[in-house]
Amino acid sequence: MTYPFLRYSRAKTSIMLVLIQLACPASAQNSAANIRPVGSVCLAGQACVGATAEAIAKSASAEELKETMPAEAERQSETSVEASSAALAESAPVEELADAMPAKEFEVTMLNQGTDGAMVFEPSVLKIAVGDTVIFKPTNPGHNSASIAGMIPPGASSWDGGMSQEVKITFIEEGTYVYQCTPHLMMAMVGVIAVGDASVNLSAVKAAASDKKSEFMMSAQRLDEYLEEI
Ligand SMILES: [Cu+2]
Repeated sequence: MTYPFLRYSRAKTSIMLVLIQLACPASAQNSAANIRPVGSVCLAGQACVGATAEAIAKSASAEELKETMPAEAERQSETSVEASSAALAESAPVEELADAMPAKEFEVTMLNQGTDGAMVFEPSVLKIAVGDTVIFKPTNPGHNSASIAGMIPPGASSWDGGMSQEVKITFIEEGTYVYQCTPHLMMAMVGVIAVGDASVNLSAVKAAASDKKSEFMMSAQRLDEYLEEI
């Protein structure tokens, strides 16, 4: 049995194949692309197709990874926020402690008559911390507050308040301070303030006090009594 198309000459067959290829160049290319191996095709001077594809695939998954990273990063930052919150919570008692012990203000009134007798500072003996402030108030007029030379800690600032003037002193240097009302020193109108560790100069102050009380015309033991309270 013979088929008519087999009678076509070789030349005709070749022309037919060329025509088919010309009619479908794209399908030919696609076929070529389709037969590329899944692995890598490396040509000299060119990037490895498969490798590039693989690299792209890898970078794509890296992108995907990056996309998931923010969530992870967020979780981590949340964790660190929680951690720092926990740290804050732990340090809170210390903070509260610091808040509970800020520099304080104290008042000492200048009186014609107080619990210790005539012409007094009240309270006459005050114990405070370094950095605290004392406000001397002229509750009764005609008094002042002035530190006594040689009866304050070494390096501490002296003060000399005006008559009937309010004086505000912040104590930075630790130790024992003795002060007077200048016009009423002879009536032993003195006061004592212990700042932090009073022992810094207490013995020196006590020694100075034994000389100072020679100026007192009355209440001669008052300063000694005050210093005994320190
Ligand atoms: Cu006075």
